[in-house]
Amino acid sequence: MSETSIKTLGSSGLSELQVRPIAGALGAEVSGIRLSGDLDPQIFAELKVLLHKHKVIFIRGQVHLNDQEQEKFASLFGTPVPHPTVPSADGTSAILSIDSKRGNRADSWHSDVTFVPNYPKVTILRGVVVPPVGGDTVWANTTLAYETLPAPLKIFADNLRAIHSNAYDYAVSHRVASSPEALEYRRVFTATQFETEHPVVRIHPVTGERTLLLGHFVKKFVGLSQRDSRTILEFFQDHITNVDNTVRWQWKVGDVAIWDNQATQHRAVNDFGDEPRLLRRSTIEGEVPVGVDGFVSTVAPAE
Ligand SMILES: O=C(O)CCC(=O)C(=O)O
Ligand SMILES: [Fe+2]
Repeated sequence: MSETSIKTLGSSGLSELQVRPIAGALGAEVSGIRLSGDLDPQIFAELKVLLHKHKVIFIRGQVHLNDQEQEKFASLFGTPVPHPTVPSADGTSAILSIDSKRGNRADSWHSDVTFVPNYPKVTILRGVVVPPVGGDTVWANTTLAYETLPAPLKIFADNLRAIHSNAYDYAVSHRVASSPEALEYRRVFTATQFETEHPVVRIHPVTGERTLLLGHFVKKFVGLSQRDSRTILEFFQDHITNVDNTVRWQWKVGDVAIWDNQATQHRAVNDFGDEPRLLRRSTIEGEVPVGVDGFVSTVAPAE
């Protein structure tokens, strides 16, 4: 893939972003930028265009960022929102700690926090401690996944709705996590239960593209049995996460990954054993999804 440059004339003078796509389906590395809350508005506008084009962008070498600076940068995208159940890293910011020592190994495919209606539109993840080997993150393009469905299955998906829950059946999608830390993390994660009914295909509010809204928080499809729901979810998830539809990132300290959480799924690769791994996450409040038929996502009634 060839490298492209974007020249922008911001208030701070001429700057240049270099963009290097790193996989065919999604993902690009952006260089020539120092992330901060004071980022030149024009450069930030370019970054947002790149985000929606490539779905996930990676910026290396941002070792100057701490939690406060990360949150200021995150605020440029909109309102940073804390996780609905897991306490923030410092008790005051909206920043979540992704800490392997605390049992957080997000090793099954998901989009973030889809168990609430206005789940995050953008997620920003910063590498703080990375294992010497392993612990990569992988993303899949849910827009391309929709586009590559055969026509009859597009129609099927267009008309389907799913219930997403933070108390979904972990055993279906995770390796059995039995460490005391993992069990405690799950207890906190599910302490308050959320359920939301989403269309399976949403119209992306920025690009207007159709995109599949699924992942491991799906509990079942509306009107389908549990058994059929599992089979159909497995079919769609296999299609979305096909390796041809993914990009994989090998972390270094100071790397920042920014993804369109309305057009991707992701998961960690859980291959780093007991090595410490620590990432800091910001999530930006999203828009409530609208389906192809105009259905608007809604909190699901208790069953
Ligand atoms: O640990 C990772 O690589 C991914 C964590 C995750 O799912 C997230 O930050 O939303
Ligand atoms: Fe995640």
